[in-house]
Amino acid sequence: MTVNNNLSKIISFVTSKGFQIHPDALILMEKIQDNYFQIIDDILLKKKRKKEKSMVIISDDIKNFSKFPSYEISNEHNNFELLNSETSSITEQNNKYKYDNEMIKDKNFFSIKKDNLMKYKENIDENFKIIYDSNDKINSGEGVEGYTSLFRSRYEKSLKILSLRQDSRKVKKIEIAKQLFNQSKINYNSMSKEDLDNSIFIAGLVMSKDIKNNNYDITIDDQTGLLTATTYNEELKKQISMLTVDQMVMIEFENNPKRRKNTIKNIFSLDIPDRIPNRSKSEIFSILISDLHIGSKFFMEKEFQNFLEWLNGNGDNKEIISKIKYICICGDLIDGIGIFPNQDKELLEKDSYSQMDHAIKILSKIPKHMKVFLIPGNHDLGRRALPQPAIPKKYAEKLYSLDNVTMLGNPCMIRMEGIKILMFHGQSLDDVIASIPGLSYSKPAEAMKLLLKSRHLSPIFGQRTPIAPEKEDMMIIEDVPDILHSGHVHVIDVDSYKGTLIVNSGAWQSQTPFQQTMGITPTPGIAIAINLSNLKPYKIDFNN
Ligand code: D5M
Ligand code: FE
Ligand code: ZN
Repeated sequence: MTVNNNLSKIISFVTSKGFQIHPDALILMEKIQDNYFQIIDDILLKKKRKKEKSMVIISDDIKNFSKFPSYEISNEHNNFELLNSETSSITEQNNKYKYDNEMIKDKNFFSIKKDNLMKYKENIDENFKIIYDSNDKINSGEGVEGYTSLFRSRYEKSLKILSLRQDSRKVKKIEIAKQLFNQSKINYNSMSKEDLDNSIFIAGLVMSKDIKNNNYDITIDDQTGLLTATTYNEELKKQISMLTVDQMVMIEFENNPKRRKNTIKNIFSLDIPDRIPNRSKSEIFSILISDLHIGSKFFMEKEFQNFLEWLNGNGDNKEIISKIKYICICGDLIDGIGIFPNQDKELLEKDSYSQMDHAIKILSKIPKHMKVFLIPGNHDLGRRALPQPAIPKKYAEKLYSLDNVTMLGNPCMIRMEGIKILMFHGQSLDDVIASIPGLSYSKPAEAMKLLLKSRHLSPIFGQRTPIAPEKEDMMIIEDVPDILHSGHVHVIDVDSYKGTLIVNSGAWQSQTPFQQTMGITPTPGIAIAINLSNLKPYKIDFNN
């Protein structure tokens, strides 16, 4: 059955009940794979019970009705189960009970059938696709010219994303907008009402932000020139404080002769659309981990061995283990050498080759039916600047030879069982946390949210995060992910934003002296399991 066919069936079903459905709601319905009629019936029943006057199904009806777990999470932080691997029998019972309960709840709504689960076990097809791997496109430009083309690419790709917005059609080039602003004697009497009502829009990359006494200035660049816009409005000032330099914004000015020139009416970042994420048809789990730091004195080998034992079926929560098909490792596999001054004092294995040998021994213990996706972090071998190519083969022959391991660049996007997961180690989070008020290392998901809003994985240029002078900007978030997975911060955090599940997968390294001086308290030894059929995240703790 085609989608259009489905949509027309939904529409005729709704109209046959004397109701109408808003186009936005229809888009949401389209995402729900089955059970359309049951859901509509239930929504209409609820409307009748609440004696609602409106005869139109709107998107909120669908969102409120559906128990989409990511929406639940966004209402309440960290609202997910803690499934401890080494629990007493009583907690084990409790956990099991909780877990079963979840399944029952999901079963009611998504109608996951028992035989589907059985089918999965027999289904050994690898149902994944690498949608995007920065590794394949890396081809450095040279010096200043490289950066010029990088920023042109950033601007053009951003403009393309912006063009999906209705109001972006009104965007004028800065050189034109300036002429309009500078026409000192605009004859407003001769302008049509439409012209007067129309705001002037410009769009470009943020060059600088300046807090003055009462106003906030923001200067943007759109390749035709620079323009400084200003605001005295508290709400707009707050919005500007949450923008990073070098990200794309669109500014709306009032075309009103009585107002000061260049005064901002509205400011928009690209942002991601609010939507219902994809879900897998059958119940399959993905494990998300990062930052092992093998070779460091602080690598928590014992806890990681507990995790490997668990993957191999020795432990609790067997219901999950049998459904794990994918393991995503989001960088910093080894601690490396010479990454920061005096690092050697913190190393158990003092050269990266022996660290890699150790890593390979460890990763080869992952059951072979589980597909492993590995991207590099700032501690791994190979290029440091973003985007990072996959860990080069010359340092990791044996990893490349493991059938179940796929070596990818940082960032990359994988579609597994229909779910799009964007993996990015997270180097830029240091810059984002340092420059945006209110963000901290204790809540990395908040900082990751900002990346989604700016539609860029490393918006700030020229601070701590090295960015290579590539001709194309590969850090733009072109395709909106269902899951954004990062590490680097060493703190577990899960949240959701406009339908995208945000996961920072913590670490397997205990607090280092450097982190102690920085006041960073890591939460190591925990893996995140995601049920791909409903995007529900589970914390699995391997600390004793
Ligand atoms: O990063 C581990 C943690 O340490 C992470 O929270 C970032 C933080 N970190 C790393 N390098 C720096 C610098 N130079 N300044 C501030 N904070 C930093 P990892 O990549 O594992 O070393
Ligand atoms: Fe790390
Ligand atoms: Zn890192």
